[in-house]
Amino acid sequence: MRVDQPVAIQLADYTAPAFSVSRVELEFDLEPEFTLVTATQYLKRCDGGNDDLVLHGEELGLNSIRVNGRELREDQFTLTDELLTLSDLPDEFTLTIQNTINPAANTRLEGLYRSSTMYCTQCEAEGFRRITYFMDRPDVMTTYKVTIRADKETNPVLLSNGNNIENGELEGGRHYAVWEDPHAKPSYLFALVAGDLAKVEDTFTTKSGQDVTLRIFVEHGNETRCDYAMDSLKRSMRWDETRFDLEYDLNIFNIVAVSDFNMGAMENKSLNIFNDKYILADEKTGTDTDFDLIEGIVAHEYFHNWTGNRVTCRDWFQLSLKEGLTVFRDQEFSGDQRSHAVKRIEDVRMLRARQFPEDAGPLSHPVRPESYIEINNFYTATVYEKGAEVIRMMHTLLGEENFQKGMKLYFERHDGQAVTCDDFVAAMQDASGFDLTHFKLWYSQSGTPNVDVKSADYDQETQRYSLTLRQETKPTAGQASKQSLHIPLRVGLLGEAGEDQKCYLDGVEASEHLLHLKEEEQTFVFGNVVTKPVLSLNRGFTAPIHLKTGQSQAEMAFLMGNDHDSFNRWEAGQQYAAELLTKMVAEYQTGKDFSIDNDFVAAMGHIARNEDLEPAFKACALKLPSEEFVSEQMDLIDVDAIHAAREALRVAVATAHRAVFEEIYDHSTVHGVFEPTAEQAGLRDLRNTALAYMAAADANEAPALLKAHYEAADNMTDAVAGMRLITDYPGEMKKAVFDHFHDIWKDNAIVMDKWLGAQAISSHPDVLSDVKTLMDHPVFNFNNPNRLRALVGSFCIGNMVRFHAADGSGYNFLADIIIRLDKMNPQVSARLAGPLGQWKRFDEGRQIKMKSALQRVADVDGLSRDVFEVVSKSLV
Ligand code: B3K
Ligand code: ZN
Repeated sequence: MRVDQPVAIQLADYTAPAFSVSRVELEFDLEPEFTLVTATQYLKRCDGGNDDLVLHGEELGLNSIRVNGRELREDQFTLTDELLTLSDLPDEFTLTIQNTINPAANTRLEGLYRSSTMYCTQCEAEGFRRITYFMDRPDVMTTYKVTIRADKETNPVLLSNGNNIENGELEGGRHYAVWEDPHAKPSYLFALVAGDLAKVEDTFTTKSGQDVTLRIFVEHGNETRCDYAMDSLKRSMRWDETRFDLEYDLNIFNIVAVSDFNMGAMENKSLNIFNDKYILADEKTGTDTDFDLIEGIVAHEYFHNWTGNRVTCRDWFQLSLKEGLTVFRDQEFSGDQRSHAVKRIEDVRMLRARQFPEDAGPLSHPVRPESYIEINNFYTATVYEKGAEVIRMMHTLLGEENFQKGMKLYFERHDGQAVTCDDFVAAMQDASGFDLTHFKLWYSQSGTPNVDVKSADYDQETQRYSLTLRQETKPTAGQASKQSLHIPLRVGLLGEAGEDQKCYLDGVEASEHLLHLKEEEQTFVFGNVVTKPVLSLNRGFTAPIHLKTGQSQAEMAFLMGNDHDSFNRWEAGQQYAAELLTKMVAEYQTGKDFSIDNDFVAAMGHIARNEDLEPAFKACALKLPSEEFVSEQMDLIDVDAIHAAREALRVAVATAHRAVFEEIYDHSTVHGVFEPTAEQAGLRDLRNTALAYMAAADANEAPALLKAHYEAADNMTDAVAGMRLITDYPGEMKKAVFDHFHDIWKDNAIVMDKWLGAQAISSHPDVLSDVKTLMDHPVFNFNNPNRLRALVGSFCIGNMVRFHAADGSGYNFLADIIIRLDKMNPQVSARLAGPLGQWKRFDEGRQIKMKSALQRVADVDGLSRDVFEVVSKSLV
């Protein structure tokens, strides 16, 4: 907590550390409220200068400092709230510092803290400085030897990074373990866990024949819920060997699941720590989405072993070096394991819902930011998801083979180093010979580019098709002027029967081409185009842009039914629907009746009846664009109009094709035992999508239909689908469903989050009072990030129409939460504040209310750096 104005850190101010650490030895004497830490560092001056040694340290009790064994007097060092400075040091010396910490009082969940009865750590980004005094920056890499001493009965399991080299008994019922990690690493990858934990064990043999012991540690009783996580881990390890030629580099890999965790998981070297919701699931408790996320996150953290741990970031501005690249890798993994088309659709949906608004709002920043106040605020959709898109574009430009050559060169050059995004791009460029100079602008320029089709002319006589594209990126927060980017766009020209026409571009004949849009305006001339084509541009979403093709509704309907590129087939439906919804919003605002476009309704019917479509894809194609996606397209967001228009279109599709949806529902049942496979998940998704339409077709019948569906459900996916739909219909039936679910699952917090979330997304006008009441319910716990995200997060992010209630009640509620939570857990508090920053997109009445909620937060004394940064930037 702070009273002084926090200062921003600038990328331009980067300087290399003045000292290097050749190794560090840590000793922990664990007690919940009084843990003693003894850290011995072996330091060496990097150049011949006389620089001070500046160590980070926060909320530590300092006992003693020794240089080469000799204790320093108080006048021989300077200590502030955040830094410990030592002067007049020799060129090479041993530094031993002893300090105390209080894990039980650590509610920020950064550093060493308690989660239920165990000890665990979270050091990224700057948590290590809450454990001991250290140069807590990623470019200080060293090897760690860790001794943990603790009460044996309550902490039979003692874990840290690397190999367990020694164990033994101590007096007073205590015991110890010594761990040594042979790989040099930055402090943010340090981890320690102690507690009474159950373990699940398996093995993996790497392609070169090394045996690796795999262990997942969980609270007792949860052992049977780790199978899918373990299986995902083994598949990830194999996949990284086959696709990236990357092998695991130790004989042990541990995962620990903890119930109090600020984010998803953490890739600490050989000791990954996970939010338990991304490990624990079985056929009774897990939804298909849960299994999908577990697979993706287990893979993501495992993949960090090379992209993040072996090669890490020089400074935190380079965060996307490891995050964007690792997200790209986990996306590719999930695509290879499941369906690339469906995975791409899900990823783009998420990019549009989270990254596009972020990039258009007050917190907009480039993939490689240039300044920050609190680095924890920069674990964003831009750094992660847009960062992954930037990697994907390089992959598109270079092709798989050259991309892999680039990866190889990157590891050859930089294994064991802390490097920059420039180093990564240089490896890609040097390995492939492809000039990425212009492309690199994607790292430093923020904002989502708009690409418009300015003209598209076909000349039957010459069989030429000329396409003129324009690009423009609007000014974003902190970046007024923009340049043209190098935008790769995959394109196909469809013929009358929906086939990809073979045609020429720049002398190359192909049925699909890659356009390199580099100028503000550029014309591409295709030759040998036999019939007037229908344009399919930005196939597979090759570039993360806003695209306006200006295509007619007939052309969109044609693409919906015929495009060979599944992504664009889906996209045509989304664009078509979004265009209609925008029109319907205008009708709502002028008090007119909605005009329903029958062609669209018919096109949806074609999709519903098409037996050739993969069920998972069909489910995606049948879902209307989300309210967030529609609001993304509008300058001024009118939540009520968007909600009403989307509902009207949904009801129209539902009513017109009710019989088809009933048929899908009846015929898409999964037979046999539940398995979290992509095939079964696709069928369940399709069936539940049909169910949503059946409910929409008849509001009176809906509660009984949904209750029956819920009661017949033999798996969590179907039960939750029923619960999330019936939540809109308050009454006896809704109550019966929620009570029943509660009675069965009240002791399983992860499952109960689904129950909290389903209530928070109700479109019923009284939902906020339900949310407030639920905050007093025994399953809710204000100190637990998962509970907060399930209830408060679902309401503020997942319930647009009610969070943005015109009376400002949603905003006031959120401001109260942010203020209360900031005192305990600033990182999570700052994250929740995001939606209020979107005020510029709303009408004047809401703008005033959102700003005053933000102001009320800003006025609080002693605000954390985290919340201060988000709120002050949001008010500009
Ligand atoms: N690297 C961690 C995120 C740490 C967040 C710190 N505020 C998880 C991941 O991206 O894999
Ligand atoms: Zn990551």
